[in-house]
Amino acid sequence: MDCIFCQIASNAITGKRAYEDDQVVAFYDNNPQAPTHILIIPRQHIATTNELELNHSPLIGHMVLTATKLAKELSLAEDGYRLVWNCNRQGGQAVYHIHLHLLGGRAMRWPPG
Ligand code: IU
Repeated sequence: MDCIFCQIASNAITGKRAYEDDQVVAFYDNNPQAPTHILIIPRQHIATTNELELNHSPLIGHMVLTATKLAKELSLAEDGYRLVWNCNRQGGQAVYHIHLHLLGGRAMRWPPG
């Protein structure tokens, strides 16, 4: 298993988890860019958002709802937070297993860099 996020999802590499179920794992980013920085990943390996198809819609919806549930639980919802998907090199993607960034706890800048 070459993919680092597949290894995290399977617990071959441990990380501090915020949530998990049969479809997704949410864990704390090891190089946080905000006071709260969590990554929500599917257990299924999907390299980039370019590979998404219609049948992935429930999974993607579940990832987003996992992020918003965590944002509420972690008291980020009222002040606000940012959800980010990076795709490929110019999108700033470093790990080729899709992941949704949940960032909160500080004011975000716009446009992002
Ligand atoms: P990106 O969207 O692919 O650029 O984001 C990858 C993120 O994965 C980035 O924020 C890293 O800090 C994070 N990360 C991690 O939390 N644990 C790891 O073992 C690795 C990357 I590799």
